[in-house]
This record gives sequence, C-alpha cells and structure tokens, in this order.
Amino acid sequence: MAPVPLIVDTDPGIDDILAIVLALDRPDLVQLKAITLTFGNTTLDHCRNNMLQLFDILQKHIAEDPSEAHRAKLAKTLASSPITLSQGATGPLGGQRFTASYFHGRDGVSGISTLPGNPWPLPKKVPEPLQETEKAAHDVILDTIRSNPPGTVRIAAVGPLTNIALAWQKDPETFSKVGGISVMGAALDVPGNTTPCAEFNTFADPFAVRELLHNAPLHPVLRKQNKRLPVDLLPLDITTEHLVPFERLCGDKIEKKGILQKYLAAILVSPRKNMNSYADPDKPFDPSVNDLFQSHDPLAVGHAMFCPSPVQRLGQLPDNESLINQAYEGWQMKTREFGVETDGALTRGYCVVE
Ligand SMILES: [Ca+2]
Repeated sequence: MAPVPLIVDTDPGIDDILAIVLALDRPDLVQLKAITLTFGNTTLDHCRNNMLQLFDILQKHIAEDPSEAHRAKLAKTLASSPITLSQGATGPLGGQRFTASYFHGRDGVSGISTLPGNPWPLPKKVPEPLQETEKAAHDVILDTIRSNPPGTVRIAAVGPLTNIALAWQKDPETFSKVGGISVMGAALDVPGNTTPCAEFNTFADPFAVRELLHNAPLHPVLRKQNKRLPVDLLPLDITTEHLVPFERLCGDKIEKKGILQKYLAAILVSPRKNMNSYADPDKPFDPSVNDLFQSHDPLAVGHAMFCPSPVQRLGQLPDNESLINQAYEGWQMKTREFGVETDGALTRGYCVVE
C-alpha cells in the first residue's frame, strides 16, 4: 500500500515535536506532506522557530554519521519530498487566547531559546525539506486534500482545532473528502489537565470543537448523506495512560550522545520537572511512577500512522456506527456523544458526556 499522505496540524510544543519525529520514522506508512501551525502550547512565532530548529537539528543529526542505518533512513525520508510549513490561527474562533507556557515553557520548548550562550541557535535559512509558504494553514490543508485522491489524506490534529475548523468552514465540500482526522483532545471521563474540567486543546478553542463535531453534521454537505466528519478522538482518558520513562527519551548520560538526543533532553527539562513535582514528598522518589512522560500527541500521530481510518477501511464513512467502530489490530473505537462548553466562566472546554 502506498504511504498515506499526512498533515500534522500542530502547536509545537514538546510532545508535538516527538510526534513529528515519530511520523518521519515510518515513510513506509505515511508521507508527511505538510506541517500546519496553530497557536496553542506557545505563540505562532515560537511554533515556527521550533520547527526550523527541529529540522536543522535533524539535518545535523544525519551529518554526524551519514552511514549509520537510522540516520541514512531518515536522510532518505527527508530527501524524498518537500514538507510544506504554513502558519495558521493566532487565536481561537471565539473568546480569549490562552497558551500552555506553564508546562512547555514560554517558547514551547522548556525555555531553551533563552539559555545563556544560546546553545540552540536558529538556522539562518529554512532547513530542508521544509518549504515555507505564505499561504494560511487552512488553505494548505484544503490544497493537500484537493491534490490527493478523495479519502486518502489523514490529518493528525495535535493542537487547538482552529485551523481544521477554518478549513471546514471555508470549503466544506473539499474538506469532507479528508480520509480521517486523528485528534488529540478532550477529557471525557477523567479530569482535565488545564482546568479540573478541560483538556488544553479543547480549552484553548472549544468553539472549533463545537464547529467540527456538532455543527458540521448539520451542514447540507454532510446532512444529505447522514454523515459526520471522520474524526477519531484520542482524549486524555487514553493518552495519559501512554507513558514513556524520561530515562528512555533523554537518559542521564547525554554528554556522550549526539545532537538530537541532547536537543530532546533539553526540551524535555520542563515537562520532566513538572511530572516529577507530583511525587509524594513523604515517600521515596519512585521513577517508575513519577519520572514518566505522557505521550499525548505521539499517540494521535501514531493513530494516523498505524490505524487505518474508517474511510480508508470501508471506502467511505458509513452512517452505521458499529462499522465505524470495528476494532483494528489493537485499536478499539467507541462512539461517544458529548457537548462542549464554550462560554462557562469556570467550565470553558468542559465536555458534557451523554
Ligand atoms: Ca500539541
């Protein structure tokens, strides 16, 4: 099977960066066509800088030892086709803008851009294979869907859903030809991570969630077919269960390692401190409980990579939810009905589950 064309709509962001590195590791499954940026974990200018920095570091990582098997494979992936980089929403469809600097640092990468001596300078030009465009993110999303066969393009949406909602609003006919949207967002049966009520991406733009999940099925383009958009939600309920020891991601002896490992260790400082701080001060520190990274965004990108969407499995999204929810090689799906609070003074982004 040909690799699936993939768009990562993202607010990078530490786990976003890990998710993008994951997508680049399996060119047999997905071909990363575009990275479309949204506000979220940080502001749009930092999101852009973080992508330039990541791809500069990936190129330097390859150059350290081009013949080593992993690096040679990555070099081949990066040389195979350009990746469009586009900026999108600077704020939500409604209400005030919030970012997650409390967790990711003000620059979205644990503050590495302000470290003394500037150990992680920005590249002077846009590194390959990124191709930066002036086109807005939602237009890049629509262009990518138009230039591929209907039902093939997957989107991993790992930030606030603003760009996705704008693409839908601008051209519902084209957007409805998307193959699947794997969304990291919402907290259904568990507390939120930004407020007791809300997960960050849903909190950041609950209006976009409402537009895609609740208003879209009422639009004539979908209503005449009795369809909804092919959204698969990866909520906090399951992403927080996907834990990776920090030791495995960055280790404690990084001085002996290459630039990519050093960079990942540097950007993981803030979430590691944050997660460590939840340890019970009255008990001995247990790394197997308190030194774990929650892989929210990598799980959503992993879903887009490893679990064919209902549209891909069945040819089109049927109106029969039991067909949509068929299990696939370790993945189990279930339809959940919920409403999202947009206006609550204390409950913005709260998902009221049926
Ligand atoms: Ca994110």
